[in-house]
Amino acid sequence: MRKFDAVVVGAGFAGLYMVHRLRGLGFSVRAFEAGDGVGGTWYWNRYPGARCDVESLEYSYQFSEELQREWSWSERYAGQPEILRYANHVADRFDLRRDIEFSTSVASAHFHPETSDWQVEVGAAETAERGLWSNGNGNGDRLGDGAGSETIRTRFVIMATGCLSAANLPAFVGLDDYEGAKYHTGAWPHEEVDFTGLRVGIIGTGSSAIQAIPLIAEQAGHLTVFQRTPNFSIPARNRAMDRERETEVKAEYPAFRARNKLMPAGLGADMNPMHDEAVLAADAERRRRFEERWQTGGFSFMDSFADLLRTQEANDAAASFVREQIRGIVRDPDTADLLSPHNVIGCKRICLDSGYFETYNRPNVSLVDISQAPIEKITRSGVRVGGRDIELDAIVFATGFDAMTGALTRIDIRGRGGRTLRGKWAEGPGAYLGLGIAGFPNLFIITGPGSPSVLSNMLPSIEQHVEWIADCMDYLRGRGYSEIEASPQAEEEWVAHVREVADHTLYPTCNSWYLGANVPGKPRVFMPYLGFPPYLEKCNAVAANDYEGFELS
Ligand code: NA7
Repeated sequence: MRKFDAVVVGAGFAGLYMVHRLRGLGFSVRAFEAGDGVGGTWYWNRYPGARCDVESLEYSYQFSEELQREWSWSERYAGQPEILRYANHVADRFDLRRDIEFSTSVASAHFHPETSDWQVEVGAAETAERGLWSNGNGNGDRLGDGAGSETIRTRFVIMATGCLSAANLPAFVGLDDYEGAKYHTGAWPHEEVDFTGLRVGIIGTGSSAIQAIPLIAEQAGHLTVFQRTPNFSIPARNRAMDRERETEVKAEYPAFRARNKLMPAGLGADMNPMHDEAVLAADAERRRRFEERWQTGGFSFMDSFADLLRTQEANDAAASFVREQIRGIVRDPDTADLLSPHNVIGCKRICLDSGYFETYNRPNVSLVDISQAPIEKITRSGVRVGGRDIELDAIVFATGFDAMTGALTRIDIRGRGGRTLRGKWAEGPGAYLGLGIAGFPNLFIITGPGSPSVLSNMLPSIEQHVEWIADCMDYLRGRGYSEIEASPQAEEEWVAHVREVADHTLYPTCNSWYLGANVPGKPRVFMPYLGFPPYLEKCNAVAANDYEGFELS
């Protein structure tokens, strides 16, 4: 049986850096990755228009000064192909591939208390579109049929499985009977998909759909968008990289990174976030600010004032400004109405777009409202909704992810006493700092539930977790400890704190995936921790106090 100090699950940005860091500390490490290449979410999400919503100068590693200086991004916001090239560059530059086994899924991980280690079962993965269609609804990442499996022993298991990596494919009636082509944005084929002249349907209007719709519409004969909830979207104003800005940032990259780490979401320090309140501003000033930010593009819109996600009145002002923009762009008033969201702006993850609302002015695009009458079924040749059959040559499911927990609970993880993680999390995901779980010794999660993760810039959050975990393993080794486990009390208190912080905001007011509300039956618990700087402080204090809140033995 092969033995390692650490098994890392996943070779996205988290897994890559974890391998590098542990190797540097002299640990034996093996990463297992279901895809046949590195990149994680950027490996799977190849749909047209897939792009990062964080500026590329910020959405990149900072652990190596040479790396951050030598890599040059071509656009303000990097597209998926460029991000994937970057992930591959990092893997090559630091020679990471020799410790990664590709096309290999982790089926189970069971803790053995008598030896304080884990047995991890790995086997050939179904890499084609994550086995999404062949494995039944939404159950990607299983071992391929008839694949032999191998059991590996490891002291530590590190879940670098990503927050948005387990595709959510709702159980539509008739899905398997559909004879046309079907795609999920989160498990897009590697070959070029050509929609030229086809009747295409897209289900969902989240971030993925909002990026994909303008490009699919350009190719398709006709595009039908099935919308359950309209979403707020701000123009990305993507453009070629401003080389002067790049040079400026590179001249002081560490200081730029340090400034961003002081921001609530760990990003955007140079985007001039405003600290005054919309509720106190005069109408004309509010408007001027919103207009200016709408022109700037990107997340900076939500930083127009400091209280947009704290006070309903402030939020209403921003929301009504965006609705006004939608009415100004979309020519057909009924369509504009349907596209106008009425929930809290920013409550669901704000979207950034390039010509999304404009796309509805095209003669070959139609919007079908399914908020009142849901999709009845997928037929052999299309979609039936409101008693009407819509014939489609291809359907794109842009239905999102079982976010933050799905990639973990789809693996058979068993901790102390054989307790399953699925069982433990049936009422909500308990984790201390989003890093460790009571009852699951020597198992770490990178950007797990209860950490800033998806409400922060993922790359710095990943780096902070990787470094914290590596330092912790080094500490344990140095002092001869064989086990570390979050204490139930520390975990409980942290979960309560995460909820309390969120309850002071407008985030819990809508059905977002932050709350698990997009997956039927998932417990409604706000998962990300709001506040990158206090979180960093807490993690540093925990480490400095000999891993306070964890039990070491
Ligand atoms: P999202 O944001 O979860 O969007 C999924 C979309 O699919 C959303 O519009 C959903 O409507 C819709 N949906 C989900 N289930 C159904 C069913 N059963 N019927 C009809 N429509 C459905 O996922 P994305 O991939 O777009 O983005 C995820 C994150 O990736 C994004 O926030 C960024 O952080 C990157 P709903 O709103 O639930 O009514």
